[in-house]
Amino acid sequence: MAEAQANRAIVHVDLDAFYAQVEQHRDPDRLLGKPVAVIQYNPYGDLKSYKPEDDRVFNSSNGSLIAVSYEARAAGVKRGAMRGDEARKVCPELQLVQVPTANAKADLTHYRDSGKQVMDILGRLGTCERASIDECYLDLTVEARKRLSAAAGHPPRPTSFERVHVCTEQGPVEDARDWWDRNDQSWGDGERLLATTAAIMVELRAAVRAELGYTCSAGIAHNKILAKLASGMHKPMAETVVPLAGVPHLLESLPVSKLRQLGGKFGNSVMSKLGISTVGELATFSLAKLDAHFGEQNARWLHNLARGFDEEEVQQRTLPKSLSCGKTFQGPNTLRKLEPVLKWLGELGKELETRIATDRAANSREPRLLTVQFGRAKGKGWREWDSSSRSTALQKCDAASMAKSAHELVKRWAANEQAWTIESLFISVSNFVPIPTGTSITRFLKQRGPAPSASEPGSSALAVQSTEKGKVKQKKAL
Ligand code: TTP
Repeated sequence: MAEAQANRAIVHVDLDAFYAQVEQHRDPDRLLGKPVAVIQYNPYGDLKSYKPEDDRVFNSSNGSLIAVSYEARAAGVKRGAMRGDEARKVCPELQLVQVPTANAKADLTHYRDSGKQVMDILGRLGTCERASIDECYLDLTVEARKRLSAAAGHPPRPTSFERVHVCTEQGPVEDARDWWDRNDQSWGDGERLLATTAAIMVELRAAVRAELGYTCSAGIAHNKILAKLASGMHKPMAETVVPLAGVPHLLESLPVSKLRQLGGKFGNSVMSKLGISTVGELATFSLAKLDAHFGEQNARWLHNLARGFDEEEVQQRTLPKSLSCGKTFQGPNTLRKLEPVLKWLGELGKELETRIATDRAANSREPRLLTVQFGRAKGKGWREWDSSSRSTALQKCDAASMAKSAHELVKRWAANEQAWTIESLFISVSNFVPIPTGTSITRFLKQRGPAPSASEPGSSALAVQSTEKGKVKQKKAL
């Protein structure tokens, strides 16, 4: 089993302090190399639009920090824990840049486009799956094998060892050179593959830096789960290799909630039912025990996960699977009536209409499913939400039609709720189909049949869909 898990070269790449970097490179004279934090716009204040090219340095703002440059982190500024005023006390030189705004909400287009430019470079040597606004997975197996065979099976050394790390059986090695400079017999096949991939990643990260100026961090392993864990281990500007031998050490004391897919409700129920908190503890349960608690399919998956096995493939996808836009309404702005919900759906619809048109022109595709998601903040934390969503076939992509359909869905939901409130509202379109070459868009739209079924479990695209409750991180939607 373990050997079969060691034949792929999978990488997870995450940009460092992404929005802050984008702002630093947009205005390098003033911001590059300086402590910078990107702040949210003030939903109760000046709602005028600010384009990316406008001066958006508002150092007297007390907005919440959504991205903090590593220069600012070194000076003690913390995302999530501080607002503008406190952050400037800790670091008086801190430059507070407000996100661009349009339609009375944050406009992430500039960040989205910058992320796409990075993915285009990273995808040059293998399969690239864009996972969020600033993250992707790469499958570099073919390229790594090619280079390895050209080097007669000796893994090439990275052009630079700066900030290259390796996690071995005993934990992270002090100097990655020691891992590379071993005698030939001590290398396993999987290690050769990952070492070669690490050298490729040094090259790709350098290309991103040279062409766009951005730095990113990478995790290199045999599957997506391990690669994702590894990419965050030595940020910024770093890469971390996790060969099979290093997996038990990495997982032993790792909190269960840190594993992709176990950060939400299911992960909580695994921890409470088994009375555990770490992946190492999860690994002590037999398949039969897990089966008794979670059913055969989940048990097998958990059993594999606890050993760091994961077979999910990297899908070729640099285009987003969905286009979404939303807004939060906290405090006095909380929505409690259907009228303002319709108004805001109209505003969100305007942004979405423009983005669908841009996407159609660039990618010759058309969405078929409309989803509205609404939620309430969970406790005091501003990052997690209790959300519900409803979907329906998308008939027309103009703002008014989308707002009307979405409003209908919210109305049906509200009819069964008592004293409801909405603190976050998102609409998105997905289930894209290609527009055949040579078809005019008007003809294509006339010809469209029913939407393909939705991707959410238990849903029917043509009817109101199932409710999806749980933790939703809203920052990384594309
Ligand atoms: P992250 O990748 O979580 O963080 P980051 O890139 O700023 O920093 P790190 O180097 O630690 O990865 O998020 C990517 C971008 O998403 C971030 O730059 C800003 C945005 N974001 C939000 O808008 N709200 C949030 O709550 C978070 C966590 C991020």
